[in-house]
Amino acid sequence: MSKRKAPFSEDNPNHDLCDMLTELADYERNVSRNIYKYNAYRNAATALAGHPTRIQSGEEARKLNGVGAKISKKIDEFLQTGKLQKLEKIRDDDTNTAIGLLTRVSGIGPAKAKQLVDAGVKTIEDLHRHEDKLNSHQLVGLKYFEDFEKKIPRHEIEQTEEIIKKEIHELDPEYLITICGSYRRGQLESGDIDVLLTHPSYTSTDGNARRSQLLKKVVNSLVSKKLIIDTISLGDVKFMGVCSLDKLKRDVRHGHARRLDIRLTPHDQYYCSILYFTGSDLFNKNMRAHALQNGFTLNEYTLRPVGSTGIPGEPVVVTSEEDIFEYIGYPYKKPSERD
Ligand code: 8DG
Ligand code: CA
Ligand code: CA
Repeated sequence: MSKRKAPFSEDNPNHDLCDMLTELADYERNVSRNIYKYNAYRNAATALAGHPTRIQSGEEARKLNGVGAKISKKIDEFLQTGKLQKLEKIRDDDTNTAIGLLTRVSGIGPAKAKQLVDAGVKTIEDLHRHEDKLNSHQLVGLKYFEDFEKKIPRHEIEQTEEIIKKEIHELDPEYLITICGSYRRGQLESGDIDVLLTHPSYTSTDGNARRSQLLKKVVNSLVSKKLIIDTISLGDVKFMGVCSLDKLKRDVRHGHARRLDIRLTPHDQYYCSILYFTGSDLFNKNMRAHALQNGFTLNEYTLRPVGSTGIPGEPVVVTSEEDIFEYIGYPYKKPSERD
């Protein structure tokens, strides 16, 4: 997951309330490590962000899906006083703000952040002085801290896509490549670049021997083209790293470093993976729930019927995203309609 979700748009009439709920959500995830509360605040923020008019009271907000009694009280306090005592206290606490800051570094999770803060490491400068406390992923996160916080404009991902496809197809024209995530949903900016890769010679039952080379060959060629400038991790089926157009495009000067993930999936699982990695997160949740209601279990690999025994059967054959929608009786939604 990319670290920071897009802030709710400024033209949404409740964006201040959404910001308040998002700040509470981040606190619950990073400091309290209470994922249940994190989800509750995020769901409420999403509900408010989708509401077309200004909310006038907690009571009005409560009518929305995802806003309960406790959150509606907070909304009342915020509407009446312009702030929230709970948030003021959270912001006043140095430990909280330090943990909040450190978890913005790619590779540093809430537990690691707490450990660092307890050891007196509280700022980005502190991290630079204590690099011995960081693993290789966290070191890359620190190196590109400012760049990774920046959103990637759509046209830059388009340029990157063109280079990636050209390069990989020169290697082998049979590779299939799709950039998923928020980019595929048509967003104007994204947090990272999510590439999905497959090859007809690699299926879930066959081609495992070649598997390890399929991804490594691609990564090596993008490294030698100087598109990939750093590696966080490289396994048989997943690459996590950093790319930049700096050395490739004449019109790009001091281009930013961007987080790039490349996943290799078996050919027969490609469309379930595309669906999953296109998201959004919430859309996936709804789609999985709908699949279950219609007797199927859906994940990033397969769609399988669930019989009366509750045990999933053999995966059904999927040759497009549309197939998946059809099997589970869900009206097809274009990627741009999945937010
Ligand atoms: P962004 O990068 O612009 O912030 O948005 P995104 O592209 O929608 O989010 P992402 O964090 O890069 O994840 C890509 C897709 O992966 C997401 O849209 C849906 C799917 N996905 C989930 N759950 C999770 C998860 O827990 N981890 C990851 N890495 N991906 C997930 O549905
Ligand atoms: Ca991602
Ligand atoms: Ca993404």
